[in-house]
Amino acid sequence: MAKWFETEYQNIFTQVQVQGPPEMGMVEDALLGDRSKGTGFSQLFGWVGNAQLGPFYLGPWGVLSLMSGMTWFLMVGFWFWGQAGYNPAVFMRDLFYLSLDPPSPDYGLGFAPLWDGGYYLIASFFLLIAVMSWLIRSWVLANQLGMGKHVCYAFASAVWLFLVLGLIRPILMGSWSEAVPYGIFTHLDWTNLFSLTYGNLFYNPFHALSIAFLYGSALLFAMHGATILAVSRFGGDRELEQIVDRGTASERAGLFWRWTMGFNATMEGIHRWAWWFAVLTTLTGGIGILITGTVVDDWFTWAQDHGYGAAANYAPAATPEDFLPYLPPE
Ligand code: 07D
Repeated sequence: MAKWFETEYQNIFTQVQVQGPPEMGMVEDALLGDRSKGTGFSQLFGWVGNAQLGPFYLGPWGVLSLMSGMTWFLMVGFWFWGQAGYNPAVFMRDLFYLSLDPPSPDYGLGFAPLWDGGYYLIASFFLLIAVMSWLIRSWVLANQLGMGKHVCYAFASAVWLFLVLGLIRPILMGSWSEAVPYGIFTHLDWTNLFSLTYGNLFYNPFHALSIAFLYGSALLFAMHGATILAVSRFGGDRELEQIVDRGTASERAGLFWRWTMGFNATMEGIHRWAWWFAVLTTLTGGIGILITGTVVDDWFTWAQDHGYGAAANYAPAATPEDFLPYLPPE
């Protein structure tokens, strides 16, 4: 085994890149007309992953998604460009402050004049098409490869939150003005205002659950990534083979966690943990947003009523007057 000062094989920055003819992948059940023929190689990509670029597999859903996604992106960009007075310096300076906003509440669920929110609605339509066709594409491509649909279903959970924020909740609230603006700081302001309007989102238990799963996802990702890197010297990075034929890498990886916390996931099970934590982040998040303003108007009051937060008449531990007897005499 290498000493700490000796150079070792490192998996993230692979030093030696062997390059052969491009791998075109399987052809059975694949619609080859949907696949590009060109490939390339990038040493930079090779340092962090696979050096080969392409072939790309677009298909009708990919084309639809990219085209409508680009339309949304350019529509937002042109709006920003107009807001910046067609001045590139102002555009760059104010980029994070520029915003395409939904219509005002006066228009309800009706169509607003183009320059008063109508343009936002059209752009949103294209974003919706882009996201939904990308979701379909993730199913179609997995199907062609004979895979499970786990990526598609996980993405569907994110799309659920996206739909609640921009489509389902605005419809339930009866106004497109409830949708999220397209702008860097303005969407953050929207998020902040949403929380303030409904009595502090921290008291929404589904927001709390979502945070727990979000942080949990990061923790699991770090634990799993670190564990596999730590046993890659024993072949642990060939995870699938380790499931079928558990070798010394899995053995050690499992033992490490059992020694550390008494329990260890399996080589397969850890990926189920990861999938569920990621999926539950946006699944619970979507529920939390859906019921805000529709079912619950004030989360702080709700929390008090349900014993989830401190009661309104809860006496603070100490008031300034409590300290008076202990002050030094004047
Ligand atoms: C947003 C949806 C899926 C996205 C898709 C992609 C495009 C195209 C284009 C690249 C991420 C669509 C595609 C747009 C891209 C180009 C060109 C997924 C999304 C399909 N919060 N909070 C969450 C924390 C507070 C608030 C979730 C922490 C305050 C609101 C998460 C804190 C206030 C909402 C989370 C904190 C507040 C949330 C998001 C701490 C005021 C939501 C999960 C420590 C600031 C959302 C239930 C996610 C939600 C949400 C974390 C504080 C408001 C767990 C850690 C108290 C209004 N918050 N938050 O994965 O689900 O998002 O709430 O303070 O809507 Mg919060």
